[in-house]
Amino acid sequence: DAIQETLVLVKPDGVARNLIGEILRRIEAKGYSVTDLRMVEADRGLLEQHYEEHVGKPFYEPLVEFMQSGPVVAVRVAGQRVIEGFRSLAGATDPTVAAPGTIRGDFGRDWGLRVQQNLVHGSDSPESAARELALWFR
Ligand code: DAT
Ligand code: MG
Repeated sequence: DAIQETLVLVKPDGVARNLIGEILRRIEAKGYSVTDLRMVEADRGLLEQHYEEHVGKPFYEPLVEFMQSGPVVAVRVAGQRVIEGFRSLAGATDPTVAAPGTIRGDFGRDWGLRVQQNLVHGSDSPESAARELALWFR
């Protein structure tokens, strides 16, 4: 298959818990390449565009607030089938039930807040990846 690129975000909880290195280590251990990286204090406008598919959902506002609670690390990652592959590394959205061995399964749980603090974001399709990479690495 052709080489793909995906956008990974280490969310504010991952940065605050000093998991940037661990998350990048897992990406590189899988054989994917980090081709660009930046630490960002995301403003609301960027997050509204990033999460436009979720506008109107009950978790949207707390999600956008949470993503402004501290810096995030935006990472451009390249590799064969990396879009699907990183989502496999990340694990299920709900960290309580994410499988052990995944980033969310090993380090996350439900912290009792309305927003699931699930450590990472990964693009979910080639179209999302292209759109999101253009937002975070403009
Ligand atoms: P994913 O990040 O696994 O692609 P998503 O795109 O459906 O999941 O949702 C984006 C983020 O919104 C997700 O990482 C955490 C939060 N979220 C999703 N569903 C939620 C829910 N039911 N309650 C609270 N937060 C939720
Ligand atoms: Mg998603």
